[in-house]
Amino acid sequence: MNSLKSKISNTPFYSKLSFMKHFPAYSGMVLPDTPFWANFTVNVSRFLNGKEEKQRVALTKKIAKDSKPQARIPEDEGFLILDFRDNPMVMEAVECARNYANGADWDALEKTAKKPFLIDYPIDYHNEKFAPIAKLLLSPELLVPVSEYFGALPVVGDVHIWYSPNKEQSNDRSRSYHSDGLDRHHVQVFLPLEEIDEDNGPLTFLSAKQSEEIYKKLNKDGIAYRRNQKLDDEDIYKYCKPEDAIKGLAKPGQAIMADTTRCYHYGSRFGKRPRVQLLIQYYEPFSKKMPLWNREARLDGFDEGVIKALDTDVARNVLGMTHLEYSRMRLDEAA
Ligand SMILES: O=C(O)CCC(=O)C(=O)O
Ligand SMILES: [Fe+2]
Repeated sequence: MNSLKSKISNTPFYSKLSFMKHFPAYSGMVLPDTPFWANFTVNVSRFLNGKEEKQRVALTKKIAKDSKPQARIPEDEGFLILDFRDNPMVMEAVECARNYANGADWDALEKTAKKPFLIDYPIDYHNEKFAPIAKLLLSPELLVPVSEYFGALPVVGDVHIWYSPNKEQSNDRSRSYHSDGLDRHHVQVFLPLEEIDEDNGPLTFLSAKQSEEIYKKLNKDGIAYRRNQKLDDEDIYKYCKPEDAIKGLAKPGQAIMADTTRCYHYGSRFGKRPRVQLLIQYYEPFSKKMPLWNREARLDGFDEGVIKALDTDVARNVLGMTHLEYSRMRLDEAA
């Protein structure tokens, strides 16, 4: 019986069905991937959750005031490269992620990965063994720039090791220019575990302002209809120069923060060596991946040792939102 149940629950049909059950609270997931509908979804959620928004804005002010001044993500650029090589807290988290990555069997994982050229290896940061990573997720070093960029305290989405074997040269899927097409904006933080240089498929991106102008032109010229559409380099370079593209080159201890929804980008095209990095995803709080109602912030899934260090309003709001499991179905993400 149990095995039948698990067989059924593992079919794509069942996951669609269970999504439908929760669909009204996640209606943004089925709306078109355009700037208009992204704004619409976020604004509906902000309207329905005004009290939570107030609290998230107040907490942003508080963490900014309580910590020393942090760098900001410029609105027009949508990215920021930071250097934490002298920061023991960040270096400890990088070390913890590196040890975990070293224990993975990447050849075996590559065989079953959804994207064999970019393997997702999740980190369960509820677990005590990843306590340095939970600490990093909540650190002012990351949280202040991200919160100020969103205007409110974010929600942590995926926390993964991203491993690109870089064995073949190709421009398909996320190796073509695209936007992640999530919300109005979202931030991914990439922390290299080995140096990322020209030889291991760096993330390559355009500034947010330039990307937004290019999208408008592509849309007007009938080339792009949605933000997540994969585009040929020739299409992008009709509207900008190849030299405008920025390469996310960084060493362990440095961090690339990039809004991969506002910035057109690609990565893992080819390389001489694998690329291995810790990826942290921050969603804006009123993301389509979060429910419009019945929102709860709880920390009861965490190991005792982690919880003792974390139990604050900030931790609850950033790490304790309980509904992200539906978002993991990624109905709208073909890549
Ligand atoms: O491999 C990379 O650096 C980019 C991947 C990407 O853009 C994506 O998965 O959406
Ligand atoms: Fe992407």
